[in-house]
Amino acid sequence: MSISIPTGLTELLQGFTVEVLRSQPGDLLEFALQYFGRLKAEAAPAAAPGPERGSQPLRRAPARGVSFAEEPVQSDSESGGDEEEFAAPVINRFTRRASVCAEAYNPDEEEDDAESRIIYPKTDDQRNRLQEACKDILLFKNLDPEQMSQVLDAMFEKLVEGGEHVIDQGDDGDNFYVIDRGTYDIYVKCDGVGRCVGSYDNRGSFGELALMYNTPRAATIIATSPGAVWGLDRVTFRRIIVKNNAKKRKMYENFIESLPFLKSLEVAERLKVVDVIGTKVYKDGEQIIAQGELADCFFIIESGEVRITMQRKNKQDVEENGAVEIARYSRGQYFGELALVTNKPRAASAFALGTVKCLVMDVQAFERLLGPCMEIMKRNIANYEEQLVALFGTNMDIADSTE
Ligand code: 1OR
Ligand code: 1OR
Repeated sequence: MSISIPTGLTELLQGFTVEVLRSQPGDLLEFALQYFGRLKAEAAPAAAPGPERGSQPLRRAPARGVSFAEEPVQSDSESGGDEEEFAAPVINRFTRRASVCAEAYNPDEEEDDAESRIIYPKTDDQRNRLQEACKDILLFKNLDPEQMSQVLDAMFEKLVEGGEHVIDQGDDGDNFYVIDRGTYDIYVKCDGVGRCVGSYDNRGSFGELALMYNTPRAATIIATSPGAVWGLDRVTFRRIIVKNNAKKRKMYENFIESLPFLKSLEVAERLKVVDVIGTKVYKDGEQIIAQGELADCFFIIESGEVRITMQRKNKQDVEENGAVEIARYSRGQYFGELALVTNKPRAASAFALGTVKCLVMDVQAFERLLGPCMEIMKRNIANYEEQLVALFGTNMDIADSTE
């Protein structure tokens, strides 16, 4: 069953909501009467010239520092000649809210016409580097080829200098960024003091949260070397990635809901997990994790079986005796948490047994979202040590990972 939304309804209500938030009227009904009465008067042919609220979709001004391939569109602040009458007491706060209203996601209404597409021409070298940088970006994993090609077209290269702030905590979100090269530190303010909570090393992406949830930037990202990032503007991000996330939620909400190790998360937090995961498919025998490598993601099995193996070494770490299977996991189970929790290289290898489909989360999302599940995970990690001794009859390097 589909319900059709009359043209202009969303914008009409958005405009009204913005004015209510700005003016904070005591009598909402009286304010509504005046607001809509005035709108009606302005819509009459004799009314003073000015853009009609409610007749055109609100569009956003181009993002800071980015030139668009198309004409800039009307910004929020230019949207009405009568704005002063509703002078906002706390302008920044409500300006931000205004853009929240203007860009609330509605899958049926979000524009998807060819004219709204942005294309930045690229050299062959740029295109190759862009494709390489994007191939492991989890937020792109569930896109179909047409969506992916639109995303790649819309991305633009931005060179950064060492020390440059690519994102500042508290700002409005303009772009999502994929790292081409360079190292970047993540700072989050705690009691007004910025604390380095992590870093990116020549790969990965950041800047999705403000665009997904219409919130201020949650962290500051500072380049610690000269580098380059690929930017994707907010409008394209929302039109493609956020739209795709709505589909992902429908597909994975029940599955994520059913996972015992995520039971400490609130419903809203579980949905955020769905928003940031990407799906990866592995062929029979394919290696998913290699023991000893640096780790940057966490896996939940959606289907198939995964074999965990460990290279056996003696106490002095010199003699190799080949790989021993230590565990098998299937749908609903997770792996790859140990290296993220202990900040050590991968303790074991993982291989696909038959075709395996995994939901994958990057280390930053793991740390940001799965804190409440850490108790359960740490209890399992404590079991690894016992099993290690039982299996090999000796303790290995893994012993101190259980702290
Ligand atoms: P954004 O649009 O809010 C800042 O802009 C970006 O930093 C954010 O999207 C994420 O992509 C990225 N908490 C919040 N944002 C983070 C974090 C993070 N890490 C990376 N970003 N935490 C650090 C986890 C290692 C949690 C800190 C308490
Ligand atoms: P990781 O990030 O170290 C390999 O990458 C993953 O294998 C690891 O996280 C765990 O998720 C998973 N010891 C160490 N890692 C194990 C073990 C394990 N079992 C599964 N993993 N065991 C003790 C060693 C004999 C458990 C045996 C059942």
